[in-house]
Amino acid sequence: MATAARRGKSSPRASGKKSKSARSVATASKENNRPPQALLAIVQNYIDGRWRDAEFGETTDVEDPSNGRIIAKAPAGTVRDAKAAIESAKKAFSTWKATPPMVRARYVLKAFQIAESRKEELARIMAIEGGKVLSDARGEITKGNNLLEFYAGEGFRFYGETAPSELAGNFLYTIRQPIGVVGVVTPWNFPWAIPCWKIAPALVAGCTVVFKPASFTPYLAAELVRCFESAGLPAGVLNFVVGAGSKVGNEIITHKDVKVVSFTGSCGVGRKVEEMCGILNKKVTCEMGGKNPCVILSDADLDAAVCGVIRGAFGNAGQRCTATSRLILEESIADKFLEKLLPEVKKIVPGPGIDPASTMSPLIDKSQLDVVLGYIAKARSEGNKLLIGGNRIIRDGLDKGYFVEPTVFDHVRTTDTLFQEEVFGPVLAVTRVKNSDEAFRAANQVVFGLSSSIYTRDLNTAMRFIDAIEAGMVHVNSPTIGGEAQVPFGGIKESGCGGREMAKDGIQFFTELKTVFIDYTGGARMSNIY
Ligand code: UN1
Repeated sequence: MATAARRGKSSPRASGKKSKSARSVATASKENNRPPQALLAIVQNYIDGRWRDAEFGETTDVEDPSNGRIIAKAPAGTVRDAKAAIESAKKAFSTWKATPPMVRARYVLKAFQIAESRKEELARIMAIEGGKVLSDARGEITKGNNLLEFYAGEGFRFYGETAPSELAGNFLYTIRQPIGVVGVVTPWNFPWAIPCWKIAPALVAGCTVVFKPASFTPYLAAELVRCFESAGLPAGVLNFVVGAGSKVGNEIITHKDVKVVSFTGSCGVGRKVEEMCGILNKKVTCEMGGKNPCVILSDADLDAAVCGVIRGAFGNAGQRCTATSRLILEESIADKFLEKLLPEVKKIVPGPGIDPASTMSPLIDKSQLDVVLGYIAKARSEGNKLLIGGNRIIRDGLDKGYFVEPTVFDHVRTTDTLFQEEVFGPVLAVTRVKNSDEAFRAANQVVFGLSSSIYTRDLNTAMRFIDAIEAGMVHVNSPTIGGEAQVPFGGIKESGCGGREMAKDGIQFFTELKTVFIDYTGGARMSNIY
């Protein structure tokens, strides 16, 4: 069972100091590459087509995780704010449902075009607010925008199916209809792409949305809402409330008028969401943790594998559910592989996301830093061999941020904590195995099943791995990370529930199927065959 409960955590990372919010939302600093000196934004909620403060005007601070500076204020939304947003989404639903799907999709297309024109600005907001290094931030904006573009096209493909009938003169078919108000609850580690991949299909399917972003990254989330506003989306179709999970999140999930919940975040919170939705008979999808293995066999292209492991394990400082966190090496090449890997780990440059020289971001906040350092201490105490890293970084002016050295432990047993639990940080566990059979067995010896990867030149072995691995996604000769708009994303076992996101599956989730029976015999009724 995952102990990590960081993603989607509801409390803002700052002290929780409250202040009266101003009304405007400023835009990002145009000064390239320089950390901002002043507040970049005062974020507001967006309810029924209007930007507004939280009920009592209270705000929370949003920090730059690379230096602890306050860069924005966000509304401390209340239960009443969430109720108002749900009410607004409910009111807008019947008109939105009756709007043809391709017309609905055109708003998403317009939002895509606006987001494309603002790409660099959005990437910079992400780099400052979430700490993601600029190249990755640009990649994530592209990925999110691809999802907007993909789902805009789906408006034209909102098909049901036809079927033959067992009765002469009868015609059977299915139509898809939107379910109703959708609650979208998203994490901070993919603050653009994940909201895109939930909101766009919900809107095209004809649902109206109440969106609660992670409290760490409300600024970028508000800019996504702004893209839809600028696209002319009718009032009430997309509503946005920032606030604590215990208040706003809880109200969205339990309110009787929210019919569907789409959640990405930690296992701890996800399981509660799943449970509550089960009791309330709501449709729910939860995308949660991972402990993704990368198997490297003796015939692999080791240089390609080194490159994949560096990206998979240390990209976004390991703060992705698809991160490569277990490296399973065939013993015969283990030393040779590590000799190639460690110099590349040394070349990683931790630093502020906004600095183009940085290649690894900070952790999101102090508590996440403590969790990761705790896992490192545990690995040491369980006798895992530290090969590199293992410390908080306090040099080079990074002491005010939440940086941890990229860390590799060798000789991790399958029963050790580092093999079993999601760390959500730049910590890689190396396990040595005798052969591919042992590798495949080890790969499956965890409760998670999100992503996986194998490096081999042998097609038969790769195919055996594809068959055997207990995961929703498998990569051959590429790292465990990533996904593409047009193919399903998600996991099995304790990594998720409620089916796949993205692709066609992602839009079908927000619909109900209706089966239609038409008798066109004109009354020459045959008795039912059963
Ligand atoms: C990716 O690997 O590009 O929260 C996407 C996460 C996943 C998204 C990963 N839901 O890390």
